[in-house]
Amino acid sequence: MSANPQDIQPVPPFNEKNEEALDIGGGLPVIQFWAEKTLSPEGAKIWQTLFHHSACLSCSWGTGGQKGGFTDEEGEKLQRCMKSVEAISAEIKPGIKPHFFEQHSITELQQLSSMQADRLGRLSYPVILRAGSSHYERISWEEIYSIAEAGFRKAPERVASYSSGRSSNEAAFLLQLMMRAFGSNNLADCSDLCHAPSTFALQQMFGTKTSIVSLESLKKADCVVLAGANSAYNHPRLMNELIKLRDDRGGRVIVINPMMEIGLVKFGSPAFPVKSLIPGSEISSLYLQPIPGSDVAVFLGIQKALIEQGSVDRAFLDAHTENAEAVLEQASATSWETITSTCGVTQEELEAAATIIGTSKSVVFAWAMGLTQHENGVDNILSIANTALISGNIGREGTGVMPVRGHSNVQGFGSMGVTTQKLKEGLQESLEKLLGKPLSSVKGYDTRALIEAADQGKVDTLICLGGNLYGANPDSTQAKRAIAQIETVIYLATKPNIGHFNGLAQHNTIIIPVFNRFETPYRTTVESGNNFVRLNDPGKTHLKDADVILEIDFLTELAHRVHGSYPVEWRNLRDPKYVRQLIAEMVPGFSKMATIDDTREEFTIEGRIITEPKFPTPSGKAKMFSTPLPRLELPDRASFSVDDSIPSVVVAIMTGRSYSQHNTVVYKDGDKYRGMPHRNCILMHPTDAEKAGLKQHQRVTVQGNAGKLEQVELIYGAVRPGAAVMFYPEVNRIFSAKVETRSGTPAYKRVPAIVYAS
Ligand SMILES: Nc1nc2c(c(=O)[nH]1)N[C@H]1C(S)=C(S)[C@@H](COP(=O)(O)OP(=O)(O)OC[C@H]3O[C@@H](n4cnc5c(=O)[nH]c(N)nc54)[C@H](O)[C@@H]3O)O[C@H]1N2
Ligand SMILES: Nc1nc2c(c(=O)[nH]1)N[C@H]1C(S)=C(S)[C@@H](COP(=O)(O)OP(=O)(O)OC[C@H]3O[C@@H](n4cnc5c(=O)[nH]c(N)nc54)[C@H](O)[C@@H]3O)O[C@H]1N2
Ligand code: SF4
Ligand SMILES: [Mo]
Repeated sequence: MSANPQDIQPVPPFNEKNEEALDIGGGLPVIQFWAEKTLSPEGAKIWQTLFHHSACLSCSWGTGGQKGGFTDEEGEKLQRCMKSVEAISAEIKPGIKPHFFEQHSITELQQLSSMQADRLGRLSYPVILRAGSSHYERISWEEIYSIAEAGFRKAPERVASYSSGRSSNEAAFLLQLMMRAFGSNNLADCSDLCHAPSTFALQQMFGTKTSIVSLESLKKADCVVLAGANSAYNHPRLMNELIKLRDDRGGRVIVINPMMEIGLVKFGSPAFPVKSLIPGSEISSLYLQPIPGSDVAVFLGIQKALIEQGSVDRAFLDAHTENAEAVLEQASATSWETITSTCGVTQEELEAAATIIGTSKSVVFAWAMGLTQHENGVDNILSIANTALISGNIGREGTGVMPVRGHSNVQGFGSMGVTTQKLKEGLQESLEKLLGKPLSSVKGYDTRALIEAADQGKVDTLICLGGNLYGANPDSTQAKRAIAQIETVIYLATKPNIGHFNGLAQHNTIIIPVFNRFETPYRTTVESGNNFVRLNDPGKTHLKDADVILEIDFLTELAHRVHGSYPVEWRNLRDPKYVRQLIAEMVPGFSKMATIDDTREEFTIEGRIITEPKFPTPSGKAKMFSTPLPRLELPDRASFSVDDSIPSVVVAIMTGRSYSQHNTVVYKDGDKYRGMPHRNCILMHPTDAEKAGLKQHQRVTVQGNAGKLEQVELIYGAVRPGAAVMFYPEVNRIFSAKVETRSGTPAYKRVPAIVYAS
């Protein structure tokens, strides 16, 4: 057993951050941001929205709702972070001027960066770009419906939807019902690019597709393993839970991340203004920095150490799991040498992690994109969950597996049946009963399959309920080409984005402006990543003279025109109250939806939180799976066809989010916590740079398998050698990603690229 595991390595070994990077996450810049925003001319509106009883637009943590804008589901106050303010501030911008699209050609609009596109303002009237035309122009609602309706006079396999997780449960339910009634399963969704590997793996193991941990239960853990998640940026209120775990309960946090994210080392939280904000609170007790894509080896190592330390709960495994022997056997039989050379983390570090887990009472295992967005994303999840089972940290309060989800209602979309994975038991039967026929047996296109199919001319009509299909996909050249083969593309959106100007259809591209969550004149609901259903109160829009539609109105009217009264009177469903009745009857776990309009009672979805070792699998046991070790060689220089005489280095780029962006939408240039002054930067370890004769701040070319970015500024940073960090959506131009075969998710976190002087 290693030395005292307490705080053995709170700061990771590769911690060479540059001077411009900040010393703690969160902290005073957060307060400065709040002050600037809330005292600005839009301040009053921001405050009003923050206090509105609706769920935060931004991440899946699910702050807000009926208990008030600043409250989490446990009723705790002061739980609203600046990411929420960022999102609100973008939504309350004035509407785009009436003649804007006449004055700016599509060629001009294509030059806009993501931030510039967002700053055009709110979409406030519908527009169309017709084939051969140089400008978007206004279009009447009647013409929109007639084009959309014609789009459905096609074979069901040639019609598809794509969605992003910001719309309501009610809109999501209607979208899938309309598509399935039509006979199409082509319900691509942003979760295909995100947590689909978690959904797939959790279903296999536990018979449930989401987190099994409630916020209440998380508050009882005395250890959290946080792997591949930069929660200081993307789920800031989770940081409060980690601070309380460490300070109030004396617990420990194990971070697994190739990059030293400063906010995961030390985070200054405004929720604790005195003890935390300025000095910062310690977050990581142990910080492991593996090779990107090697987490299976990390978890195998931890399992091996748990076995060697005698910390395996065999009675638990015998009673409540299947296939544990094979998993234990793999861990025992794999040599330390194989494990440590695959992941680049030492045996001592892995043993320290096992000691912490083995000596903690209740451990929650949490993760995000650093685990899912890999060619072996499903194996990553299986291996973290195996570790939870082996250490007996499942099926009790304070324990469990917790995918930290993305968009604020992405999980609700899955629950409502917007998915190409197998439907939850009960939902398919209910749908078939309502439709009076079996669902189509043709497998639907997930997001990557949709792009591939479109690229081959197999898609005629596409409806996008939010999102940025063009910007979110790898290989922007392919995405553009593929979307251009689709005859009709209809975007429903609150704000313009680069997808609306680059993801153009062959015949007609239509942009339909919609109300957001806090403007909708009806109540709507969303589901947090912690399986908690939030009720959003009615609201009003600030947009003047806007010709904007409710998502639900558009979907029900279109469905009415396509389907008539089959299988429901669609126009009656314009009142989402009636959609909620259908949801309550048809979607497993949502029976409380039937009374929510009267009770206003938000609720935890039945059957999701697991606090006893009984699982909704056929045997009632958790099923374990062995996880093959990944092979992680980087391609050699020659494969990039860069002249041998040019000094260069090949790295694995982890593409992801800067501090001030929400997915493909950029709010602010640069990332001060990582010391990256603007977006056209690559963060690398100094030794890699020096190998190629490069220096900090030098301009370099970064070339992937599908293109290159020029004049990229090289920034030294606290990442392990061999790995690098760049920002999407810009970086999506340079690579076509490998795809995880069981979930369809692209390997965004291990993008091989060559770097050399520009
Ligand atoms: N403010 C804000 N909030 C957001 C979003 C946003 O864009 N902005 N997006 C929302 C969405 S849709 C999502 S999915 C989530 C995303 O939330 P995250 O998953 O936290 O976001 P990413 O930037 O993708 O960062 C993933 C982390 O994984 C690490 N990583 C990369 N490769 C590996 C690896 O191989 N192993 C391990 N262990 N770690 C690795 C990276 O260094 C990085 O710290 O956030 C949601 N919340
Ligand atoms: N290289 C790389 N690529 C990635 C990732 C990565 O880590 N690296 N992450 C992937 C992940 S995890 C995800 S989830 C995807 C995100 O992919 P998407 O969800 O497709 O993209 P977003 O940028 O979140 O979409 C933003 C747009 O949604 C629209 N919108 C906002 N609110 C509403 C609303 O209430 N209703 C409607 N109808 N529209 C609205 C606005 O027009 C806004 O511009 O990107 C993926 N792509
Ligand atoms: S943690 Fe997420 S849900 Fe909570 S306020 Fe921040 S962005 Fe919103
Ligand atoms: Mo996501």
